[in-house]
Amino acid sequence: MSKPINVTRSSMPGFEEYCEEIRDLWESRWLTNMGAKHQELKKQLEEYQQVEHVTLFTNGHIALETAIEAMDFPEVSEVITTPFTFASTTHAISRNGLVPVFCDVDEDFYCMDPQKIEALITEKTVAIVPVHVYGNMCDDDAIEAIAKKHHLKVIYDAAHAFGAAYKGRSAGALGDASMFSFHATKVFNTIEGGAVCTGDGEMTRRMEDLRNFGFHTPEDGWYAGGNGKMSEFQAAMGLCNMRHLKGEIARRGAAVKRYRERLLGVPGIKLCPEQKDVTPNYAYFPVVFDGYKYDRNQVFELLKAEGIVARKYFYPLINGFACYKDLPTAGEEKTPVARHLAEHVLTLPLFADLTVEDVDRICDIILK
Ligand code: T4K
Repeated sequence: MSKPINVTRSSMPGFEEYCEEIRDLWESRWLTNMGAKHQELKKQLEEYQQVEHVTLFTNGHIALETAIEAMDFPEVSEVITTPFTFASTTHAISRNGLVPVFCDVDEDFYCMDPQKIEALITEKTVAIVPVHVYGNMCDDDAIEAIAKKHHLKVIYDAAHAFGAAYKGRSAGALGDASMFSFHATKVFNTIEGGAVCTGDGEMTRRMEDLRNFGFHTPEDGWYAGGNGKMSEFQAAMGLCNMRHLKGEIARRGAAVKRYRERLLGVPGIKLCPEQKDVTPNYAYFPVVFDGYKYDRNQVFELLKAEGIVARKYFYPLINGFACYKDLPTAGEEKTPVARHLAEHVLTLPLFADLTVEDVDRICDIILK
């Protein structure tokens, strides 16, 4: 059998480059707790994202959970979000004692459909948590207008959107706050890691305290905080990967171009259109099999038999999860577009090292 291909493969710097980056840690013995690498990465990301404050975390989930916590909403308030995402988005809301209310997604880009938001707003609604799913950017203009009109906060789950921009604004600069995941599987990784971007200095101060056990000063605990600190080894990986980011995104783009050449226009196969006014980051390559000679599960099995692991991101839908399905605000039937999508979508392998020949091999199996 030819070489196995997974849905993604971590981007890594050269071995020597990483060793060089971590060399001084053997002298400083400063391994975590906001050391020099952490400070340098924070500074670089603030510049890259064009935002005032970046707060680094040990992973994206804790980043989002802490961002929501720092907003200090009254318990049992409602937060409008999407069911078509990774479980982390909803868990970050619900672990803060808030109630997720699920809004359906649009048919082209699979992001929260702004036209369906207002019908879900009640007197208990405090925030909207949309997701730039697969790196497709949400309609920020429409979401911001609704949020403004109803005095709601917007906290983007931008886990997939590092490197992408909407109308010239980087993903981190949208909403009241935006969270990135820097997990090993993302366009930019710090092994595990995450960040919250915001222009709000007071919120940043609260997140910094919450990330460090709630200490405001070494002798004063203001909150019952947790531990969400990014280590120096994670930050060092980030510093290395930042040097290669542009090239990595370009190489992903070349793979996407080939996929589109092979699959666009095939009856029964639906690809996302290219987004207007968006700088893409080519994070994922979702394909909808609807009326094709093979259904989604059959394509999954055909590829698997050839050593190619595509993924059913995001199936099952979160509003059908055992822990949410009985909420009055849940139920997959309330979000029919997302439900249909979850049953038909397959995310094909995509990473910087994926060659045009690899893409051809994958497409040959699908099209044979
Ligand atoms: N919000 C959204 C919308 C998210 O998608 C995520 C995470 C979050 C929030 C939370 O962010 P983090 O707390 O994770 O920073 C993966 C990732 O673990 C997860 O980060 C990601 N989303 C989710 C969509 O996918 P799995 O269970 O599918 O990963 P796994 O272990 O099956 O890996 C997938 C493929 O990646 C493997 O087949 C090979 C490759 N891989 C994996 C690892 C762990 C590598 O090449 N290197 C590696 O180190 O969840």
